[in-house]
Amino acid sequence: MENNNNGNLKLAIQKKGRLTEKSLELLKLCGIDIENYSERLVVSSQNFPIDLLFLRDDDIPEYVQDGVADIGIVGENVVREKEAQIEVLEKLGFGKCKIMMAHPQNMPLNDPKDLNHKTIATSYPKILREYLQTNGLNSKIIELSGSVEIAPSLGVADFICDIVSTGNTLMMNKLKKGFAIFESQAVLISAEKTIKDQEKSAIISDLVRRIRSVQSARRSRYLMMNVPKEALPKIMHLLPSLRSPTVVPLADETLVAVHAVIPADYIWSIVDVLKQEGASGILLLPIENMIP
Ligand code: PRT
Ligand code: ZN
Repeated sequence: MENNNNGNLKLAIQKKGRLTEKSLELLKLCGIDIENYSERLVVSSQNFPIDLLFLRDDDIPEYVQDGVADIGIVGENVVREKEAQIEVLEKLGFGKCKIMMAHPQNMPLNDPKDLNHKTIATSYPKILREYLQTNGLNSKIIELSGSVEIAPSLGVADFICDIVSTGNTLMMNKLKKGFAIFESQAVLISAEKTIKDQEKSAIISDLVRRIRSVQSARRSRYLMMNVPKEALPKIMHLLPSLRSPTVVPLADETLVAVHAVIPADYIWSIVDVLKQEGASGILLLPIENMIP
């Protein structure tokens, strides 16, 4: 591999797949510039001491464990399945999916016990085996590397255990959702020895701090509105008291502008009352970063 020992932190991300774009977007929101990454295996940032390694997602836990990469971004499902010796530093809130049991119409699955003495096809044999053992079930696991959803119609398996996100793939294969055995999202991982390295750990702390500020910004919105002066006490009472809202006088002296940071979904619980109280020009803006 090129560029191995420049003191930069090596971050492994998925080369081409569902997590690639979101991983790069997260770094961008963290203020980390990555340019010209197409078709290259290793790319350095121009403004942060980090090198990106583009890898198959299945290889990321082991590469981090072995120190080929210092940290990585990968699905929790892959982390658990690979059983690598790594630490999860942060949940990243994207790539959310469930590993679910699914069944054909004519093979009901109402209870975990229905799995007993049946055959289940999956790409996640370790996660499935652990689930079966924990629940005292005795089923046969057929390990497939892809297209698990066609196993029942081929007569290879009674049930399947696979990643489900929208459920469209199940539907197209005439399968029904049973129940989830594992919930997953993308996580930032590291090997224990990387965290113990002082220089690397300082870069990781900086990165994690930036990620947390992006995460809390994602959960918040910047609310701006004009409100009648006499409604101000009541409206202030509606706003979360975490930070004092900003109140700005306007040319029209009967009105003031109110600005406040609120939880993203909160507006929908107060919008009707705000309007009743005469609030106008209500704007809700995204926040890029929230520095604690
Ligand atoms: O080439 P490489 O090995 O790197 O990629 P990959 O093909 O193994 O992985 P990829 O890109 O498909 O997924 C990367 C990660 O995204 C997974 O490990 C999960 O953590 C996460 N993720 C989120 C998903 C899905 N959603 C998802 N829907 N991974 C796979 N799927 C597949 C699923 O296997 C099934 O075939 O999408 C299909 C179901 O989707 P729905 O929407 O029809 O239910
Ligand atoms: Zn993969």
